[in-house]
Amino acid sequence: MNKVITYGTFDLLHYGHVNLLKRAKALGDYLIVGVTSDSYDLERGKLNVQQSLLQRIDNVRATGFADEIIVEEFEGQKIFDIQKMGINTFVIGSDWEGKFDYLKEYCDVVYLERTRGISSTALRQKDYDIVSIGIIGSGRIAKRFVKESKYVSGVNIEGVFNPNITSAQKFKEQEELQFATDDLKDFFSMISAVYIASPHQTHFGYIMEALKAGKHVLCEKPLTLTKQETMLAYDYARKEKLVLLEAIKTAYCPAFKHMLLLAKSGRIGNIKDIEASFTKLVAGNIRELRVDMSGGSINELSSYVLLPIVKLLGTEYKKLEFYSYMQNQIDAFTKGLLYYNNATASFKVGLGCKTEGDLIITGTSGYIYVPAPWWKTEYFEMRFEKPENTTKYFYKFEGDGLRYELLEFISLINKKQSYSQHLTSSESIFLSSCIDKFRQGQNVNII
Ligand code: C2G
Repeated sequence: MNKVITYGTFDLLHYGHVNLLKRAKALGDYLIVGVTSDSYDLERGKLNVQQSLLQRIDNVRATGFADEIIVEEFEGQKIFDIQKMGINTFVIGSDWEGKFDYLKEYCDVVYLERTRGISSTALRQKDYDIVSIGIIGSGRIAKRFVKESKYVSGVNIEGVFNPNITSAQKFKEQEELQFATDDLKDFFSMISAVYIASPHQTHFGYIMEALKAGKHVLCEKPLTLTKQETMLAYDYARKEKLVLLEAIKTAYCPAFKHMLLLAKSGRIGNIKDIEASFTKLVAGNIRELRVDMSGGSINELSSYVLLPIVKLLGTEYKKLEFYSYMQNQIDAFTKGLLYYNNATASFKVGLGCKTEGDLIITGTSGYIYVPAPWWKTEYFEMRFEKPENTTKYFYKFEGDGLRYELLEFISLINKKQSYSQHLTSSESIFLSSCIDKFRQGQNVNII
């Protein structure tokens, strides 16, 4: 007998799952399906699984393709199952291409092409909706976004728009999407939400087009380059009851959110100062270093360093000053100083300078120290006068973190809530207004 095994979460069962199981079954005489337990999904960083293990097992059973269903509970179980059950073939979707080659030592490994475009399926009870997303732009971050989306249940990346159709087609093939187009109207007709990952200066135009087409928008930082445009965008989204969210991954990751709560809880006393740094040395003819592509350290990185500042000290500062080192017309390094009524803050951002990328929140009774890379927070310490009182906090920061912003985005859509408490519209407007001031040269000192 030829025994085949496959594994998956099988949450909100859709046509892609059914199609996979059907083809897996056809590869042998007996199909065993391993359904992931809730704790294993958590451990492997899969977010937003909406149905219980029992419901997901029922989903698989209802397809009629599984001869036997088991539960996958730990990493490494696949080898154990294959050996114990005498499996001939291990099958999985092509989104995992290469990842399970290590099983070739034990049985045949087959990657079946993943089903593209599952949003219109009617096979599932419509208790929950799978959010169908289209991506505007097909660069580096868009690629990472597709990869991360596989770890968020309840969402499917359907297609891509790029005015350069060759780039769009290439992206579609590489990322196994349903469609590629250079026609915005067609694009909007095939999806319910948009992720904007185009060059900074095009964000505002695409945000407005998407909102006017009735689509929810997740837009890469900086949302826009001016206060006025960001305000207009949020006003429009609010009026149309659409979600508009700025994609700053740090704002939505578990450790950073908890760190903010602790800082606000009074444990370190009154907050008197914040220092945040983020530098990333880059070279070559890339967008980040090009003045015609709105490159530069402030445009590129200030959304991160201003985030803890606005979250803890608010939007009402008294003075903002910049000190910049310029190279080829862009700021290769900028230090910023903010004065509030009762507190101060400073930040450093750089594409052409390197420094320690940590975050320090100074309070009247103690301080919080988040080591580099604090923008991917997974560890921090609360420190006091007596070193023995130091408390250490450990978390997981899964993948490169984009899954957290995606999770927040689809949760808001599902809850019909138009904007997030983790990054409110006024905080997002604050971020754009700081960038705007810098671009207008207000209090900018060249060093
Ligand atoms: N799948 C597919 N087409 C889709 C979506 C999913 O072919 N449009 C496939 C996946 O590649 C996988 C199976 O359906 O083979 C189950 O997918 P998920 O429920 O998303 O589970 P997954 O996270 O891929 O779990 O140990 C668990 C496994 O490693 C994979």
